[in-house]
Amino acid sequence: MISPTALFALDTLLTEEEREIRNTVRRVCDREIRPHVADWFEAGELPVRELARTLGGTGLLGMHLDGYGCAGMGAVSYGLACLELEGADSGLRSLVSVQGSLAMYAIWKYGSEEQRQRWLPGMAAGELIGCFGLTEPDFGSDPARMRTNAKRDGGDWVLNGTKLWITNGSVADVAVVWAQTDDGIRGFLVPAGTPGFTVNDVKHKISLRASVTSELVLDGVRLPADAMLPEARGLRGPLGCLNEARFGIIFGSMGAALDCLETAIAYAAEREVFARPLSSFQLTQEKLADMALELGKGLLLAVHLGRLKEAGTLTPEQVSAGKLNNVREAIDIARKCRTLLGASGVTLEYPVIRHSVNLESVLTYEGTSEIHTLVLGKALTGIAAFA
Ligand code: TGC
Ligand code: FAD
Repeated sequence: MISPTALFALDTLLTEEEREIRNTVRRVCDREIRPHVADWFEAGELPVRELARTLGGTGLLGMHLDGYGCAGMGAVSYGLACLELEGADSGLRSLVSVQGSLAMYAIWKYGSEEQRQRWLPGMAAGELIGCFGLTEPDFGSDPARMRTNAKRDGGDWVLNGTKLWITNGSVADVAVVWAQTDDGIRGFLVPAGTPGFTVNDVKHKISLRASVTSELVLDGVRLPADAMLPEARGLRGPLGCLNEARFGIIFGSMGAALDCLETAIAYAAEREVFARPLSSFQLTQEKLADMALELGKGLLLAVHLGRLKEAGTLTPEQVSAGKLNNVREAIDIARKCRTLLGASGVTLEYPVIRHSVNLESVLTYEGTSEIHTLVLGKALTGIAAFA
């Protein structure tokens, strides 16, 4: 027997340091996350603060950023961390994506030196939590039409609007909020507790239950002039952050798929049907072989895109291709694995149904599969078909 990753000799593409980082994150997941995650999922809760400190202590928050207490790791190392975290649960990878690739990256890339010093060291340590408010109730795929606005009032800014589906919204110490201004879309740092700023959690999710999802309401929120991120102008600002988080999902989705496939292979070896191991049937072996192929191709694509990112040549279209392919294949693998587990596949005793329903959110957030399809369509034809 050979593991799905060994089949493709994936380790030969990684440096010793990258393998060590992957193993460290796997150990943290085995110790701190896997024993509890099904219960968190069932309860619809996540101990975000506690986990953020653990993940920050391991150097995983903003790990691909330099300075300000961040670990300054390469893109493949960051991707492998996402793979391991999402192998435990997509909600954990979301926590790390939103903190490091969206909130911290926005401050790191577009913030003033004062803003970076104020927020980044605490966020890297997991002592401070950030969220990223782009989506609104009426504008998800089309954020350019957002209604949230910021107007000057003397030296201050006054923000009004509502953001929805915001990961970590109610636990965040600081929200990166994108708003229309007379000067186009700009980003603002809104500290928790600012008068007029309230948060409400989204209840009754069936997917990504081990993750906090919130509404942010801004009702006349008054901020000083220096609350604005000086270097982000237009939609290019938030979309630049999305490239970072989407990159993590290219690896992360394969982590969820790998966990499903390993579970299914072990289950099929143990389970007897018609007096023989389930794994001995040709129909089963076809499913396993097909899934291993898609997993292997997805992992190879992820590492290739990671190397392009490290070389500084990765394009947004390549990120779209990776996110579209790998999430689509991961969800397919999770569903196929679920069939192999029969009735056991619908319980939280095994991770497969949890990954499967989690991946429904991953398919939608960070750009839906339709949006990434249209990004590729535009790249191939030169014609934008979004509107
Ligand atoms: P368009 O006219 O094409 O572009 C506007 C400006 O943005 C630039 N641009 C990008 N820049 C960096 N990275 C990218 N990927 C970029 N895509 C476009 C573009 O060059 C232009 O710049 P400039 O300077 O010329 O003005 O914009 P559009 O309004 O037609 O929209 C294009 C579209 C549909 C692709 C874009 O709106 C889009 O990606 N929509 C999807 C929105 C989305 O992904 N939202 C995610 C919210 S955050 C989230 O889901 C977190 S989930 C939690 C977790 O990660 O765990
Ligand atoms: P819509 O944009 O209304 O799309 C509905 C359907 O229409 C989709 O199938 C879509 O693909 C399709 N569609 C849209 N435009 C086109 C088109 N031009 N052609 C064909 N089909 C089209 N957002 C944040 O800002 N921050 C977060 O932290 C965050 N966390 C999230 C966490 C979770 C659990 C979830 C589920 C979402 C989160 N989101 C977050 C929001 C997420 O990014 C949006 O849900 C996503 O961008 C899609 O927007 P929408 O839900 O409004 O769908």
